[in-house]
Amino acid sequence: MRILSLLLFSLLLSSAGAQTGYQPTADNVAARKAFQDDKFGLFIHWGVYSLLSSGEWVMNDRQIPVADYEKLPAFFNPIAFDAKAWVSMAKNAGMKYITITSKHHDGFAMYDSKVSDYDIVDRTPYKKDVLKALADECRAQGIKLFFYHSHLDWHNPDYYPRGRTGQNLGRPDSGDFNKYLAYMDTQLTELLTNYGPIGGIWFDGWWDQQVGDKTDPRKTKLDWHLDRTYSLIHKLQPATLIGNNHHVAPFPGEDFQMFEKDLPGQNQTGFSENSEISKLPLETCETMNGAWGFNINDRKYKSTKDLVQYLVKAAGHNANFLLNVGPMPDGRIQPEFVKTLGEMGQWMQQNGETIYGTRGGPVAARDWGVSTAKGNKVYVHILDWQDRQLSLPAMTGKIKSARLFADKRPVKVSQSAEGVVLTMPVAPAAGAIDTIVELEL
Ligand code: H79
Repeated sequence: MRILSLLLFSLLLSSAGAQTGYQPTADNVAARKAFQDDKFGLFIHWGVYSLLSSGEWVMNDRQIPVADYEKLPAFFNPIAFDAKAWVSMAKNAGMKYITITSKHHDGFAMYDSKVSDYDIVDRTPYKKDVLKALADECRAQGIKLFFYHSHLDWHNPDYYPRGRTGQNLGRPDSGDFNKYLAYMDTQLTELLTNYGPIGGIWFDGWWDQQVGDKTDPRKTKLDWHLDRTYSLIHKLQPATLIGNNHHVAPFPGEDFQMFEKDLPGQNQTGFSENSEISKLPLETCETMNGAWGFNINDRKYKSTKDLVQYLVKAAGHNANFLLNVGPMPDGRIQPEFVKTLGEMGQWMQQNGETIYGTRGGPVAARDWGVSTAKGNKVYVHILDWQDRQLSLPAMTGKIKSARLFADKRPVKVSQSAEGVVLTMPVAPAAGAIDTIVELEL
């Protein structure tokens, strides 16, 4: 009996707090599916860095010492912040979730944290918890809320030893990393306790401590105790989806996999070298100009066409698209972004059926476009339409009918064991965003 209870006890010990061997709950599995169906989300980078209009890395880039950076919160007074306007804008764009920075690398909490006073309520003249307002509004309008939370911290002295970034900011050359981890877990507990059901936690900055060893890209200088943090999150809210922008294959306990700027399988950024594609739900994120946090000098606005095509390509790669805005320090979102998001919303109103609820289709991505699929339908998205005829690789399943999604005009199909040839009813339209052929199998 004694041996049995000892055995039980040690079993409990070895599994307590560990996400190794993690099995998602039924609710979590359902949330993953719903997430994949959602396809399109709004990313928001907003913090005291927005005041300097130079992106969210400004503290590191300009080497602003902690003592000076700490002066910023006193200027942060976003009197024009309107949670309702943000959520309505996202919904009108066709977005189904919002992922907002609860804390970026600068360490400043955009909500009322009790574990430190380095937060919007305690340090700014605004004094209000914007995440609370946003969480309430998201719930009211039926849109999910995710939090971006940075592992990396350029402010907390216990983030020590420092990683590749955040050097020379005037912090002491000492600190207790375990204390920092406990601080982070407490902040996450707050976020998962006081803001209602949270769709997911989007971690970033793990790579700061990465050793950079090509033979083992998962090696970090310090132990992040991800197992402990992930179990905590799943204990507090089992359905919350955990993702981590660490640029390596997912760790146990993670529920989705994200890519930064790259489509799954691409590596144009150079971050995605070790990001092999997992079986988890996928997401890729991109900026509307070149900046995450507000940057007044960045006028390289991507066009509505570019961004819609990115969304379509992401869907064709079986991934969600998380599109970023960096609101201005007064709380408004710049009109250039609002306009483009409105136009994307119009496109989604007409064509969302070929995106929402789909998965990557049977025709792998090509130079001309991608395919998505849902039920017995395959949507062929021609993003660069050159010729009257388009040949596709062989497809399992007989194509019963084919037509243009826009006006339902029939498309001629000839299907053989070698492949499929589509003959369009009209000549290619130059400059079209996406010519969609709906195949019924
Ligand atoms: O939040 C946004 C960015 O601030 C954050 N992720 C998005 C979503 C981000 N941080 N860094 N990066 C993106 C780029 C990462 C660059 C890196 Fe490196 C290259 C990390 C490791 C190698 C440069 C060199 C920075 C550290 C060492």
